[in-house]
This record gives sequence, structure tokens and C-alpha cells, in this order.
Amino acid sequence: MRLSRLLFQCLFCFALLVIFSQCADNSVPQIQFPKTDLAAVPLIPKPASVIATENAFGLDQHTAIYSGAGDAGLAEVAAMLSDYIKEQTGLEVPLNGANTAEIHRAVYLNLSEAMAEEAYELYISRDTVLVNAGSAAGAFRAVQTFRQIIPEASNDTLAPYPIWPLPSGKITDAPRYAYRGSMLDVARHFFSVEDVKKYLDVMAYYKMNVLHLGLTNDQGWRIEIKSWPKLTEVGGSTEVGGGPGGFYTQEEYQELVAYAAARHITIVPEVDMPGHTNAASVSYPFLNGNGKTPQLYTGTAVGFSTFDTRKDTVYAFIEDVVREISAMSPGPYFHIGGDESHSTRKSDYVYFIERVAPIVKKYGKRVIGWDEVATAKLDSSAVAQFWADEENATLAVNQGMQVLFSPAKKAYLDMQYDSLSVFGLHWAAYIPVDTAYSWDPESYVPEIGQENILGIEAPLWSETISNIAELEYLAFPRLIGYAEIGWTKPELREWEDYKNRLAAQLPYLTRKKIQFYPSERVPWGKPDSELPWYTEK
Ligand code: TNX
Repeated sequence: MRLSRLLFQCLFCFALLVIFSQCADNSVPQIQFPKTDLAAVPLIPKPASVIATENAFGLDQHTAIYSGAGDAGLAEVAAMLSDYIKEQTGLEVPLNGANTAEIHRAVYLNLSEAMAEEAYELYISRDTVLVNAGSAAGAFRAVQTFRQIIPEASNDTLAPYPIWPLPSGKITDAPRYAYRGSMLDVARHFFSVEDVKKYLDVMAYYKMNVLHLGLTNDQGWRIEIKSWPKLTEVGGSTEVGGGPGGFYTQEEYQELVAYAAARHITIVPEVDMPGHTNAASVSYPFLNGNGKTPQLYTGTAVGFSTFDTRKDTVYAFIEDVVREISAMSPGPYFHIGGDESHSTRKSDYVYFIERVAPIVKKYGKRVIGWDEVATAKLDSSAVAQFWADEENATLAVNQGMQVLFSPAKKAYLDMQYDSLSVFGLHWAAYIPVDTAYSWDPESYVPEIGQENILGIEAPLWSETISNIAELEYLAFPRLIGYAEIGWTKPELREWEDYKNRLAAQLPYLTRKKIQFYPSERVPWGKPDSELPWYTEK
């Protein structure tokens, strides 16, 4: 196996040599590029190291992409790169060089087993771009860097055809945290498959790798469970404000999982329990433990619902749900919620969490729960998502659990930017774009060291937003900063530098038609009337 791969790589290198020897041929024009500076390209997240060599790689109609077809997942990453280039420039860049005579330059994707999983090196020189990566995921992250280096406009004066000159040099890069995520609450308001795909596109562009979906809550149950059909028939029928709600069929959920996987993003499904369970209890009243007759709920209060934690049938139900969702979720995690169970007695809560955790393990998943779950006894494979209570987060560390950082005061995407914000809440804080960026998980809770931090996640609760434009108002541009916190070491991060790189994302955000909030703290370089959410005063 290894030998055949080696042989393949040798042949491959030989093929490349043949191609490049043609570059010496007089028929291939030698283009003189103006001097470039790779270090000045406004990349987000900022890479670990950038060395500029002042030349350029001319991306044009004579470029091809090569990937070792024998390497798992690399051919798919190469195909994604070709699609991205097409989308951005209109160029059709062929894969694995059909018509070699026409090919002057090559992008080569290569696996380098010694490298960490998502690490990559990107060498850009006159006639080659070489990506070395620890895995297909690393190559995919490199591809995002490549996309960000492609200039917005082509240079049409260098040759009789358009050329997009990529500044040359070497980038060496790797993520700080293994988990760089966001959460969408599709329960309070439902968001379509198309909306979630658009969100995944942007997450991928900024190298995020986990999307947590809040699939259930008091106001709605959003994932089809074949063994309990009323969950979606009844529980999925409304949302906050009384709108029509909705849910993902299992096919649609799988479509999202696959779409995410193609972008090397893991979906983490959350079934929030024992509180936040009104929609489930309306569908199947035997689940209910608060002594009242459950009814569909379209308000925004929390803490009034609970499962009956002392009934075996409740756990049989939970096992069916965990089994069906786990079977569709290739990622390592299952989120059990566990937050704000104010109607569950403390002893019942602990009993419940300790009974549900083994069910999740039985289906091969690691438990994640909001920080309250650390008040129960869990093993070190479980993860506590720190959102409010430092004491709970510390309890988790004392049990050997890893902590996922989502402190509401810094990382909640549903917090308003300021008192004039149209959407969002402010129970935890107002979070302007610079505040969202200027903090670091490692120094946030003194008792929690780097070794206990799994990563960062920015949750977007949806009580106040009911369509994609409103979602984008809260998520962008703050999500981009959370992506950088997750990827880039704190010593390389600084708001004054970041705000300029953020402003330079405007062409991408505009191309993607993202209705971001045009914070005045970011030098967008455009009149207000050309930015989203502009209204005539
Ligand atoms: C708290 S954060 C909640 C959610 C709300 C959110 C609104 C957490 C684990 N629970 O139920 O949607 O505040 O900001």
C-alpha cells in the first residue's frame, strides 16, 4: 500500500517535471509581475507565519490543479478548489491535467504525514503552488487561504487573457484549538437547509470546523425521529412569535451533515434536556415532569419545562432519539443540553444527567453539555460548554473534562452590539465588534489552563431573529473574529491590525450577499449608503 503510494507520488512528480520543463519552452510566455507583498494580504484568521518573496503566481487559463488521487479526501479538496476559483474568477481550472500542452502552471496538493491534522504549508512561487498538509482537512484549510489570496480583480494588461496574480511566498500555519465552532438555535426560530448551508460556507471560508445545531427547545422540535413521529408533527409546528416552525427530515439533516463534511466541518446535534423540553412533552405528554398539561409555546421564557426524570420510559424514549440522531451524525459529539433546568429538582437533575451520559456513550459519542452538567459526575471524555458559571467550568476541569469556551459576556452572537441594536438581547452584555474580538479563552478563567480548553464556540440564539438577514445582522461581522480567536495565537492578535483586515472582507461579504452589521468601529472605507442595513435618516 505504502509502496504503491510512493510509486504513485514518484510518477506524479515526474509528470509535474515534464509540465514544468515546458515552462522553459519559448512558447510559454514569461510574464513580468509587478512586485508583490504576501505579508500584506489581509488574511483571516491570521496565519502563524508568512514570508513574502515579492514575485507572483499567475492564476489564469493555463493553470491546473493536481492531487494525489490515492490520498484520502485530497481529490475532493482539489475539486472544491476548482469550484471556488470558478465562482470567484470564472476560470475553469482543470483537475489532474488533461491537456498538458496548455498548462503552464500548477497547484499541487500533497499529504505530509508528519504534520498535524489541520496544519498546512502553502508555497507560492512563479509557476507552482504547493500545499503540504497533515490531512485532507489541512489541505482544505490551505485552500481557504488560497482563496483569500486571489485578488478581487484580474490584471488584464500582462497577457492577452486575464491573470489573477497571487503574491508569492511561504505560509506555515496550524490552528490553536481543535474545536472552532458556532451554534445555530434552529428551535426558537426555524432556519432552512439553504440558510444553514450559507452559514456553513462562511464558516468554512474562515476555517471554522464545528457547527452545533440546537435542534430542540421549548418552542420547537426540529429533527425527524422515525420512532416518535409526533415530535415533528406536533412539536415542530410552531416557533417563537407563532410562526409556522418547521423541521429537518432525516434526509435533509443528512444533506446538511454531508455539506458540512465536504467543508471539513463537523455537525454537533443538540437535544436539550431535561429542561427546555416543552415541545417534546406536548408531543408525548408522558415525558412531562412539571405536573402541568403541556401546550405549544411561542414565548421566550426559559426554565419552566422538565422531563420526568424518574420514569424508565423517558430513558427508553431518549435512547431512541440518541440512536437515530447518532446514526446520522458521523462526528464524535452528542450535545445533551442540560442548561437552565430550573423546574428539575437538583437531585433529579444529577440523576438524569448521569443516566443519559451512558446512553450517549453507548452510541459511540462523547457527551457535551452546557456547564451545569458538570454538577453531575461525568467521566473525562465529556465536555462542558462554559457559558455562564465559572464554578461549573472549574468543577468540569476537576473531573478531568475538557471545557468549550462560550462565555455569554464575550461570545454570544445574540447579544446586541449596543443599545441601538435592532435585534438581539443584552442580559449578559452589549458586545461590540472589538469586545467580541479582544479576549482570549486561555486568560479568561484563571483556574482553567490551555490543556483543559477544547476550543471556542459562538452560539447564536434565535429568539429575536426570524430570517437569514436578521441572523446575519447578529452573526456578522462578529463570527469572523471568533474564527480568528479559535485559530490564531493571542500574541499575533491585535484589534488595530484586525479591524483593517476585517474591513478588507467587504468584497467577500458583498459577493456572498451577507447582510452584516456595518459597525462604525470598522473602517469599511465605503459610504454608509453602500453598506447593509442603511436607512435614509
Ligand atoms: C440562555 S445559554 C440560554 C438560552 C437562551 C439564551 C439567550 C444557555 C445555555 N441557555 O436558552 O436562548 O440565554 O441569550
